[in-house]
Amino acid sequence: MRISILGLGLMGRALARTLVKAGHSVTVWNRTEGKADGLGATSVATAAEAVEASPLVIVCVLDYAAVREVLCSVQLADRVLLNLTNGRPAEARELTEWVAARGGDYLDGGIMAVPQMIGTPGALILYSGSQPAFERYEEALGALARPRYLGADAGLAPLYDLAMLTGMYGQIAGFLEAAALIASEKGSVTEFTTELLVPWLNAMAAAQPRWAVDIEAGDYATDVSNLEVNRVGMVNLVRAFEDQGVKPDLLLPMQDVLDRRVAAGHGAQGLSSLIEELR
Ligand code: FVH
Repeated sequence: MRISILGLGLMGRALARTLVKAGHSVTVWNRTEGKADGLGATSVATAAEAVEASPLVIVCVLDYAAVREVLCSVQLADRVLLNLTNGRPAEARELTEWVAARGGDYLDGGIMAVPQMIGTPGALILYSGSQPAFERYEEALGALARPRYLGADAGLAPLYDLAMLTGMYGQIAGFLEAAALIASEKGSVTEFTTELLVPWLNAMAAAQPRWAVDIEAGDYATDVSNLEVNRVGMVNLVRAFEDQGVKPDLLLPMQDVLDRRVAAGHGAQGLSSLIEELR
């Protein structure tokens, strides 16, 4: 299959290398020269030449502004543009119209992997936008990562991508605060993380599908621990951080939401009810 890639940063190069290895005929372009070396792909001098070369054009650059800059003078008739650049749902929806006005079909993708994972079993790419385009290229794209199609609204892949990243940042925030607390007493952060924290986080994560059901049902009754208990626990936690000389900066926003929910009279509900303060 002929596939073009615009953008040869760390991710673009991993995509190109993997598609070449899977036997596809890959044409590449990058704003700055010299990034195609060693990829085994055909390098061209302009984005227009790369678009001309293949019916499937993958773009993976810094942001959507760069995507538009790259494509501003390019015709997209009979082309599927697959945009694997990180962005917002609104940007993906706008780009769908922009691409359609130039005769192309639009697919958006959210890469849930780092470059080293591309082409390995752990990698996932979320897709949304044109279903016929996705179905036409699903098998070829399977060489990059496990594909998951979310629907015809192009905004869905970035929405789910950002939600996945949100979960990740929350987990990283908790890890960093916990590590700082252990380090304040010169404890082994490595031993704490591997032997205690990770198994604990896995056990907590296993409960979250149940919370998801409660959130969809609007049923926040709990037989585990209520918000008032957690509010008092959080006061204790924040004071302990202060005693240890550690800043609880990543925890404080959660304490604020917890306090507001209890102040609104919902202290008997479970932690999943905090979502009501967010929407
Ligand atoms: N790397 C990762 O782990 C993440 C995984 C999840 C998805 N992201 C997103 O992928 C996009 C590209 O990320 P990247 O890691 O490849 O980024 P860089 O290595 O910094 O390469 C950036 C490329 O973008 C080109 N570029 C930037 N601005 C422009 C522009 N105005 N016009 C044309 N090209 C532009 C840049 O070109 P150059 O500097 O080499 O000339 C690189 O090719 C990104 O959305 C991540 O969020 C990666």
